[in-house]
Amino acid sequence: MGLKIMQTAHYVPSKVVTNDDLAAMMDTSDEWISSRTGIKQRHVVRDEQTSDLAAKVAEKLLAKSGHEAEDIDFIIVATMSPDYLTPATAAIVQGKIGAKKAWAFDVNAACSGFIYALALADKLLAGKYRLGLVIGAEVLSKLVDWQERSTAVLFGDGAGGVLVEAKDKSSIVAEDLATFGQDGGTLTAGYQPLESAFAQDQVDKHRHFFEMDGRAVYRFATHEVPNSLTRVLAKADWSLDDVSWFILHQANGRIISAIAQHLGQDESKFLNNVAKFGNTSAASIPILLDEAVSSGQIKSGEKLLLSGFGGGLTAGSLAIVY
Ligand code: 4VN
Repeated sequence: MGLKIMQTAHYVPSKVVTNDDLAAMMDTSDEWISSRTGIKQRHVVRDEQTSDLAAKVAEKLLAKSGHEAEDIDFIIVATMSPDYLTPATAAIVQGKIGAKKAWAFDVNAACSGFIYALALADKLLAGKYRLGLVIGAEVLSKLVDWQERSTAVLFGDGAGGVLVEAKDKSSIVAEDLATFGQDGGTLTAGYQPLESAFAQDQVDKHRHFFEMDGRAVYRFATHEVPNSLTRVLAKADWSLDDVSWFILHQANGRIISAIAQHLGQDESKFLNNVAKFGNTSAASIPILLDEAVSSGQIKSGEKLLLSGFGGGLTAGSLAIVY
């Protein structure tokens, strides 16, 4: 028993911020951003929280599938930008959509969050549960220092997700999940300062915003993602050429090109929408998946390699027969 992806959906806030818009706010340019990241624009919320984006995706998934909210057994939201520390964003979504029998919780594995959550959902569906929602949702704009050009150009807001059902045979043929906690300091956001009457916090309070050692994270991604993809291929007993589509976290267009090159694969097999949405962390893979499924690019029976990587540091790859 295991997971099959029955429906995909995504939702992004309507406001678009172009590179030129950013260049009017800080010392950067469309040329710099495009050439270094492949990003041309990103969607940014005005009055929507992470749970609002996730609930929109949940409602789309229900509408597409014909299932009622009451049919859902569990809801997992992968996010590093929750509305609150408690309640979980998934619990807020559960309340909003009226999924009365569903238990709901968040997974925080940053840019690998959707992959970790999908791997976990596979185990739940191999056990007692029949129907779940797995959603990646981020409002990264609240963790961006809009004076800091190195990170402000990179991130965007959005959500994507899948409705998953228990089937005799899992669509996930193999998984490879890895965490490198000792390197976690190279990519942080949302530090929670010690604020009790007894606290003597040694850390600067302004560590609320993204801080990234870009070179270190870039190096991590270009080494550990090919390693993870190679391991998951071996576990699946597939060759690189068996894979129809690579669906990687849209961290930065240049990183995806570097990974394709590293593997000696044609870049045209690496789906890419970073130009439109920027880096949406846990939301990037399900947004990309939904676009490619909805356009007919991904067809039933095709072999997919999904891979997330980023904060933690984390990496995770899934070999899926769609
Ligand atoms: C995974 C990665 C990144 C990331 C790291 C570096 C980077 C994105 C550094 C060089 C810079 C352009 C930007 Cl690999 C971020 C996340 C977070 O989701 C996860 N961009 N860059 C330059 O100067 O070219």
